[in-house]
This record gives sequence, C-alpha cells and structure tokens, in this order.
Amino acid sequence: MSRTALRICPLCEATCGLTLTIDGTRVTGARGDRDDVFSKGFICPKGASFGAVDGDPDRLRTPLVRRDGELREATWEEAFDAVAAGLRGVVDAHGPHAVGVVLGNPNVHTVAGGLYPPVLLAGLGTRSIFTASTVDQMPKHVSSGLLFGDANAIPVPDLDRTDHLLLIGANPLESNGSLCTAPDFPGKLKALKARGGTLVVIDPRRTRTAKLADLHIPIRPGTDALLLAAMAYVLFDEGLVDLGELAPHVEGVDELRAELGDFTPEAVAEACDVEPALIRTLARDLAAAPTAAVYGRIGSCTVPYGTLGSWLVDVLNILTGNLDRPGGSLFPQAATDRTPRPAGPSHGFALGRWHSRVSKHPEAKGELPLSALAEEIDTATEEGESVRALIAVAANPVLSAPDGDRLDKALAGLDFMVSVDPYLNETSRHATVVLPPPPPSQSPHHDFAFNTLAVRNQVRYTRPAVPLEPGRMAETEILARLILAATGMHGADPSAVDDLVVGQTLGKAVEEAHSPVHGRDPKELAALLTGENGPERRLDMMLRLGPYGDGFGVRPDGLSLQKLLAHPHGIDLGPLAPRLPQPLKTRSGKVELLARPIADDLPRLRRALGELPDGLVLVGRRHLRSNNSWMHNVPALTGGSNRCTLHLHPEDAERLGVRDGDPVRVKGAGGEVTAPAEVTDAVRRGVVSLPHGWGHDRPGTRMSHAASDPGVNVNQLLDGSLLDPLSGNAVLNGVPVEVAAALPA
Ligand SMILES: Nc1nc2c(c(=O)[nH]1)N[C@H]1C(S)=C(S)[C@@H](COP(=O)(O)OP(=O)(O)OC[C@H]3O[C@@H](n4cnc5c(=O)[nH]c(N)nc54)[C@H](O)[C@@H]3O)O[C@H]1N2
Ligand SMILES: Nc1nc2c(c(=O)[nH]1)N[C@H]1C(S)=C(S)[C@@H](COP(=O)(O)OP(=O)(O)OC[C@H]3O[C@@H](n4cnc5c(=O)[nH]c(N)nc54)[C@H](O)[C@@H]3O)O[C@H]1N2
Ligand code: SF4
Ligand SMILES: [Mo]
Repeated sequence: MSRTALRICPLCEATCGLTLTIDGTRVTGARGDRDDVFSKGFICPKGASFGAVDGDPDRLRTPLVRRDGELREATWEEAFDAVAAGLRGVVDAHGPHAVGVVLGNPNVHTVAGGLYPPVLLAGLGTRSIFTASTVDQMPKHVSSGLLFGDANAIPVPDLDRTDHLLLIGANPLESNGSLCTAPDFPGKLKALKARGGTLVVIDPRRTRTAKLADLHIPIRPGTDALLLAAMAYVLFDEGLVDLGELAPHVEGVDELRAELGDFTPEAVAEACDVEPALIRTLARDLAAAPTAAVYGRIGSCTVPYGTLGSWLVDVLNILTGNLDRPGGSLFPQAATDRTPRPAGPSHGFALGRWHSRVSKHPEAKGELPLSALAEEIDTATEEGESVRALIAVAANPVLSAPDGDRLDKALAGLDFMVSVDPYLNETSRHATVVLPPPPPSQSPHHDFAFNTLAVRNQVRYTRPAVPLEPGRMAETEILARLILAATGMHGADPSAVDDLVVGQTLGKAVEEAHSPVHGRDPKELAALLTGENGPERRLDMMLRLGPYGDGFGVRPDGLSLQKLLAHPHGIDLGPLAPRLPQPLKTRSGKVELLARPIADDLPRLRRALGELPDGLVLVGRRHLRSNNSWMHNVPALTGGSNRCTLHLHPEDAERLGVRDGDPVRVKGAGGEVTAPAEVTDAVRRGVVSLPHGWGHDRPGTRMSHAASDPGVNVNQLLDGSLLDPLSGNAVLNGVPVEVAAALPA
C-alpha cells in the first residue's frame, strides 16, 4: 500500500514543496506539490529523483569508528565516547583553537544545520572556524555588513514584479537560483519577458539563462566590478542618479561620486572587453526602467574583486532608487527572524577583529578562509596552536576548496576528526568517527536560511515523511550529542542543549522593550512551547517571537508551530515589502554607501584597469542534474550532458590542436588535471570551463557509482593563495591556466 507525504525539497535553494509517494518506508516517487503556497507544483529533475537520492544504497547506516587504522561499524554510544575522548584530549592539551570546525553547504538545507552549529561554535570557543561561505557568498555578506551594518541583510531581486533584471554571474536555469530563493526561477524569467520586462545577462558563457536574455554580454571573467563601477560612473555623469524615497536613509553619495571618477566606460572597456557605448546603454536602461533589480551570484563573488563587485551591485540598486521598493531589490522578512527592533544607530559591522595564524588573513563574520584550512593544520608557527582536531559537518572541502591534495594530506595528519556526513567520501574517509545523519525522508524540514532570502515571504514546515529507521539517529540529536561531547557534557540528555537555548533566548527576549514578551517570566513562556521534541519547541519559540508571531498570546492570530502544522502546504505572508530603515544596523543608522574598507580597496580595482590576462582563464559551471560534490552517486542524475569536460572555444581549440573529445591537460598554480575537451562556442574566446565537485577517484571512499566516472577535481588547479582580500573568499573564477593537448597514452 502506498501513501503520500509532503516534504520540502532540500536539494537546492529553491525549496520546492514535494509530494512524495511512499511504499512502506521507501520513497518511490516525487512530484511538485500543487498546493504549496510558494512553489505551486514546480519541480526539477533533482527533486523528481528525491527517492533515488534518499534511497542511495551507499548512504551510511551506522556510525563508523576508526580502530587499528580502519573505519569499522560501531554503536552510537561507542561513536560518541570516541568523539568525547578525541576532542577533549585535544582541547585539554592544546586549547580551544586547536579544534577546527568546517561547516559545509547542506547545513543551510537541514533543520539540524540551522539550529545547532551556532551552539557548537559558542560552546567550543574556537576561532578555527571555516565554512563553505568563503568559497561562495562571503563577499556578499561583507558588502551587506559594510552597507547595511548586518552581514545577513541581503536584498533579493523582486522577480515577480520587476521590469528590468540585470543578472551577473548567475545561471539560475541550471542552479535554480541562489541568495534568491525562488521556486521556478526559469518560469519567473519567462514571465518577466512576457509582461514586457527586460532581462540582461552578464556571463562569459552563453548559458541557458543567457539564451533567454534580451541582451547577453560575454564579459571577460573577473572584471565585473570594473563594469559595474563604470555603470555607476555613467549614472553620476549623465545625471541619472535618483535615490527617490531612499534619499533620507543614505549617506556618502558625494564621496562615492568622487571615488568613481576614474572608472569611465572608456577606461574599463578593454579590461572588461565590453564597448563603452554598451556600458552607457546598460546604465541608461537601468535608470530608465520603471523598476529594476541588479543581482549577482557566484561569477560575481568568487573573483578577485568579489566584495567590490557585490557592493557595486547594491550601489547600482541604490543609485537608481531600486533598493527597498517593489520591483527592485528588497529585504525579505522571514517568520523566524528576530523580533524587529526599532530603527536607529546600532553597533555596525566589524572586519578583521582577528587574523588567521599562518597567512594572517582577516576574519570575516567570525570565519577564516576555507582556502587556509590546510595551512592552519599542516603549518606550525611560533604563536598559537595549529589545528589538530577537526569537526566537519556536511562538508567535503577536499573537493570544494582549493588544493584538495594538500588538504587531503593535512587531514590525514590530524590527531582526531569527526565527520557528520551520510557518505564516506573524499573528506570523511579521513575521519576517526563518522556520524551519518538519516536520509531526508526521515528528517523534518524548515528553511531557516532560505526564507530570509526568498522572493516572497512565506513559511512552511514538514515533519519527517518516514519514521526513523531502527538504529538511526535524527541529525538534530546527532548534533546535540556532538555539542555535549565537545563541551565536557558527554552523556547528558541531548534536550539539555535545546533547553539551554530556549532559556537564554527567552531570558533575553523578556528584557527587550520591543519584544512582545517584555517583562514576562521566561519559565512561564518556556512551559507554553509546543512540539514533539527539542528542535520543534525551538522552532515554535522562534515563530512566536518572530515578526508574524503570536507573541505567546499577545497576538492570538499570529504564528506558532501549531498554526503552521495546521497548514501543511505552508502559509503565505505576502509579497516583499519596503522595510528601511528598520533592517539597518550601521553606526549611523543609515545606508553607508562608501564604508572605509571599501574605499581602501578601490585603489586595487583602479590598478586592474591596466591588466589583461596573458593566456586562458578558467571559469566554473553547474549542471541542473548535479549538486556540488555529493550527487554524482545517483545514476538517474548522472550521464548525458552532466559530465566533467573542459569547455573550450573552437578558435582556442584549433590554436591548441585539440579536437572535441581529446584529452587535454589543464595546469594551474596548484596542480594539473587531464579532462576530455568539449569544443563549444558557448564559452567566449580565451575562457575555458570545468565544473567543480568531481574527482571521485581517491581510495577508501564508498560512493561506487561516482567512482565509476570520477571526473577531475578542478580545485586542484588552485593553490589557495588567490583570495578576495576583504572577505577571504577563494577566487574560483577567472583563474589563469595553461591548456595543452595531452599526449595519447
Ligand atoms: N571551483 C569551484 N569550487 C567550488 C564552487 C564553484 O563554483 N567552483 N562552488 C562552491 C560552493 S558555492 C559551495 S556551497 C561549496 C560546497 O562545498 P561543501 O559544502 O564542502 O560541499 P558539498 O558538495 O555541498 O557537500 C557537503 C557534504 O555534505 C554531505 N551531506 C549531504 N547531505 C547531508 C545532510 O543532510 N547532512 C549532513 N550532515 N551532510 C550532508 C555530503 O555527503 C558532502 O560530504 O563548494 C564550493 N566549491
Ligand atoms: N544544479 C545545481 N544547482 C545548484 C548547485 C549545483 O552544484 N548544481 N549548487 C548550489 C550552490 S551551493 C550555489 S552557491 C548556487 C550557485 O548559483 P549560480 O551562481 O547561479 O550558479 P553557477 O551556475 O555557478 O553560475 C555562475 C555563472 O557565473 C559565470 N561566471 C564565471 N566567472 C564569471 C565572471 O567573472 N563574471 C561573470 N559575470 N560571470 C562569471 C559562469 O559562467 C556561470 O554561468 O547554485 C546552487 N544550485
Ligand atoms: S528546483 Fe531545487 S528545490 Fe526545487 S525540486 Fe529542484 S532541487 Fe528541489
Ligand atoms: Mo554554494
């Protein structure tokens, strides 16, 4: 007998609602949930393969503990005993910073990842914190921190209402969108065009997204900040700056104008390989559109001027009056956001409060660059301890970070490592203990992260679609127990972690004058929380304290877990609405258009005006049926066009004597890889493209299908030294490489 259950898809940022078909405990089908308030039935091939992803026989079922050099199946008790002993040993001998933490991307796709890592980091007190953010969006956090005073205040394009969309280094037809949560992004772009709007795409590759565009500009990789600076220059030069209703909330316009004087269209044209007249047109069209949104993603972040580029995206939104207005770029308001406090000056955003030990990289948002993880493990210095133990949660940095070979060796030399990961892969194979979470069907879902980036305010929660298999442990409990083991409370009841957070959060809330629970008794409030377990009680608390919450009875119609459970397809909270100045947390209480660190980095951009690459440069790409490093093990999602090939322009191929399908050697500062050439004019001349997340040929992994067609690790071409200095983000695009025909074996 089969049944159906609802489950929000965790496989990308679009967060589609799915209807799963379940036979016994196995997911045998998935379709889009037509009644989902947000996704309205949309599904992509990955979501449609939910059952295959979920039921992958290579997923680990029990913890593994290393004994006599080999990872062997163990009980949960044995595993946590080993974690407690391993971590405490290192902390006691070498102090808290000797324990490193690496948080990978899937943490933003799970309830566990949303609720527990902050508690883990606070409990450990380590500064050795590394996440996927520094190979991804850290430049956007830094630019938001500097502009708005809050690294997490990221405006998103109002896709449903804008008249003009400028997409920079984003390919939502493959990625389904990022830092812009929008189920059916492709449909929204088509709707934009159908209502007479304009789509402009800036990308060195003619992507499927670019093919939809009214105008595609194949820019030279790494030069977007120059192009955007020149667009801002034109707005000033031609009197097109119009802040509209933003004006009272913005400071620094005149200072910005003065700083941009050198970035004329003529000055940037050669570096960007974009005609000055076209740059003027781009700026004029942006200013002339009734509403417009500028949006940048991976191709604008993972480059040498990532923070400046991310900043300029919002500078353009601001100068054209499009920030915080319908049809422009707005700040979402999620149901689990903190209770909005009254607008006014705040603490601001600080960068570089401490530095990494070896290369002295400044921290950003409390994190050190993932590019520096290997050296923080393998390099001794006079001051401070190297990282000797590592906690990796949902992270595969051996493939996702620069120079995997070095990191691979460094991990092998650790005193202790624990991986919370469903797979034995390139990274977790080094662990002393592997703690496998259950598959998504057995886990609850709520998008703590992506609702703060969604193009429409809404809230949804799904309980596990299938009960936990015997012998499984919920990922929330795994992380709670890991926190206890890491902080000297091994063996305590995991609900102690949730109780602690509830106590602290409510204790703070009752003190805040703007809180709906101001002056009440935290114990009385805690007793009112509902939910089947600690994580549900925490969700209930966040919803009730949040901007739409019931305030623990103050607003009886407001949100609570019970109300959400009564709406299994979610609750729509309306279109994005203007919110300024409330989200601003700058010291001035205004949008600070030209913060000091930005002004200090502009001379570097000025120097780029005269720089041209000598040879080929490398960019990445994504494929709709893939996801970073961990989906190559699902046969239904591999093969066809989803292959690890080097895209090469026909003219470059001819010059190098390479034919389609030939093996080519690609060499970069960090190493060399050989991949088949795919000759295509979808990349511009002078640019080659390899996807990331491949290279599944290391011994000791347990991903049989992935290993059968391993591909190569593009990040081996990087040595980890190329960073955007303000954010510490790795440069993954626009990287100089040498390409040559590989001699036939
Ligand atoms: N060259 C190049 N490199 C890149 C990029 C690029 O564009 N080009 N993109 C970068 C970006 S944007 C990102 S976000 C990073 C991603 O980098 P990572 O986060 O390191 O890598 P992922 O492949 O997302 O996989 C993370 C791990 O999570 C595990 N996992 C999957 N589901 C779960 C779960 O439910 N719970 C737990 N605990 N673990 C789970 C997987 O098995 C895998 O080991 O890669 C970056 N690397
Ligand atoms: N199918 C699929 N979906 C995914 C993922 C996946 O791996 N597969 N990963 C998820 C993750 S973790 C993330 S962060 C998002 C990323 O989401 P997106 O940013 O939309 O993803 P990409 O496809 O990497 O798009 C980046 C584009 O930038 C272009 N580019 C490269 N260099 C430059 C440059 O210098 N300038 C400009 N203007 N463009 C440049 C590339 O050609 C590419 O088309 O996708 C998410 N969704
Ligand atoms: S678009 Fe993303 S969230 Fe939607 S079904 Fe596909 S993978 Fe899942
Ligand atoms: Mo990402």
